[in-house]
Amino acid sequence: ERKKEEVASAQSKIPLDHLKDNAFFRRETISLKESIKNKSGIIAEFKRQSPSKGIINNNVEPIDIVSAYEKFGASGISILTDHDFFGGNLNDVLSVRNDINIPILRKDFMIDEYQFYEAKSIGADVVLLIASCLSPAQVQEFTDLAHELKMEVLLEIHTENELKHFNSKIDLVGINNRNLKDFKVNLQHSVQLKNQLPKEVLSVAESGIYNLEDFKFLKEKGFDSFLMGEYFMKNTNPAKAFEE
Ligand code: IGP
Repeated sequence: ERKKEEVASAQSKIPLDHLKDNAFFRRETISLKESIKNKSGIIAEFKRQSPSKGIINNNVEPIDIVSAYEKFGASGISILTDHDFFGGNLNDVLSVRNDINIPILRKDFMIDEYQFYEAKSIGADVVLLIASCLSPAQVQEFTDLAHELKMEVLLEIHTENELKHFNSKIDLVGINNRNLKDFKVNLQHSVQLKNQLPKEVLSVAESGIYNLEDFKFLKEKGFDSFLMGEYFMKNTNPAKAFEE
C-alpha cells in the first residue's frame, strides 16, 4: 500500500523546468527579517498535527487561520508542508499566498535542491534549514540557492555542536526549545545557545511557548522573534491569543 503511494507521489512531482514556468517565480518576495523588525516579531504557525502532540486542530481552513494571524500583527506565517508527520501539503501555502501580505515560511525537511524550487513555486518567502538533517556544507549550498531564488533562510539549531552549521550568509537563526528526540522543552538551554551566536544575527525562539510569561522571558533575554504553533492553533480564535 505504502509503496504504491510513494510511486504515485514520485510520479506527480512536477519536472523542474515546468516548476520554473510558475508565475510565483516572478513574484517579489517579502523579507521576514524586515517584517520582524517592523512588527510583533511573532511567527505564527499553521500546523494540524505533530508527532509530539498528535492532532492539534484538524478542522480548519488555512486561510481562516492565517488571515487572523496577519490581522493581529504577526510578522510572518509558518506553514508545515510535510505530510507524513504534520499532515500538511504544498497547497496549504499556495492557497493562501495571494490573500495575505506578510512573509510565509515553508516549513519542511529540506534535503534536496528540488524542494527549494518547489518552495519558490508555491510562493514561499523563507525556507527552513534544520541543522540536524544537514551538513554545514549543505547549509552553505542551500543558502546560496535560496538566495538565488530571492528567498531568505532560517537555520534551526538545537545543540552547541550545531553552531558550526552557522555561516554569515544565513538570514535568521532559530533555536528550537524542543528537543526533537525526547520532545522536552528547555528555554534556559536556548538562551545559553543564543548567547553563543554573533550579536547582530536575528534570533528566533522556536516551540513550546504557551504563555505570556515564557514569551516575556525569551524577549528579555534578547530573542528577536518567536515561532509559535500549538498555542495559536488550539485557540478556537487564534487571533485572541495575541490580545493577552
Ligand atoms: C512551533 P509549537 O510548540 O509552538 O507548536 O512549535 C514550531 O516551533 C515547531 O512546529 C517546529 C518544527 C520544527 C516542526 C520547530 N521546528 C521542525 C517541524 C520541523
